[in-house]
Amino acid sequence: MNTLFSNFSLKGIRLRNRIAVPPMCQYSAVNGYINDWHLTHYSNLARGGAGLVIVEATGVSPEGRITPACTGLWEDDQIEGMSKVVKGIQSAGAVAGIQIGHAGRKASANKPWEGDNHIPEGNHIGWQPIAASPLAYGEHLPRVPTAMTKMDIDRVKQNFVDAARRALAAGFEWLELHFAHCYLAQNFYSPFSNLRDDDYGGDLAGRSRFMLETLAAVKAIWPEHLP
Ligand code: 8OZ
Repeated sequence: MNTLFSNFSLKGIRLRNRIAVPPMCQYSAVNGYINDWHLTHYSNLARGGAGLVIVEATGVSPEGRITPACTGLWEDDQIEGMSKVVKGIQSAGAVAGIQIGHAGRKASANKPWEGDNHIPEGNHIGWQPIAASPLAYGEHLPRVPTAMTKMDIDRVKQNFVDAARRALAAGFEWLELHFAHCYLAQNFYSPFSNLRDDDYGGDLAGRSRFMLETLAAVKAIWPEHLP
């Protein structure tokens, strides 16, 4: 317990204790825009005493959202709302972090309380998911994604960089790239979801390429003193 409540420093950032609130989807955004729900929610989490509060999985592009109600940082106008959340967290004494990601073949799903499954094709609130290869995730997420071209890959990498830049502009001091849970990066990484025969598939080096290039591109613009 002594350790839990002691300071923790990483790079140039110091947390008041070792309690971190992980990113948790709120499914309450409209067109990716954060609102008063998020402001109240995240500020209250910080007031609860955590050292670090990480804002939910935030789409780097519209088609990268898990659901239509997920937050986004794909356009500059989305920065302002995020910066209010950052100030809300910081004014309660916590460090503000954010997780950015692309849901790949799991994108375009209903909210958990509306089924947690893919929005049926043809329903205008959904969209066509993209991924490494045209393989569906499974029974509840049956939409077959479109295989990404090299142009798509370059575009999404740039989306990550631009979203990270916007997160920085909003004042976030801690950044996570969501590369897990069968979302886009893992679609590339896993031999079960990546059947590509180009530079982004095949052996481990090929399947890791999207993830490593994206990480390197984001690190190139993210300040060294921030985790
Ligand atoms: C649990 C419930 C909803 C979303 C993930 C973003 O899998 C999620 C998530 C987890 O990382």
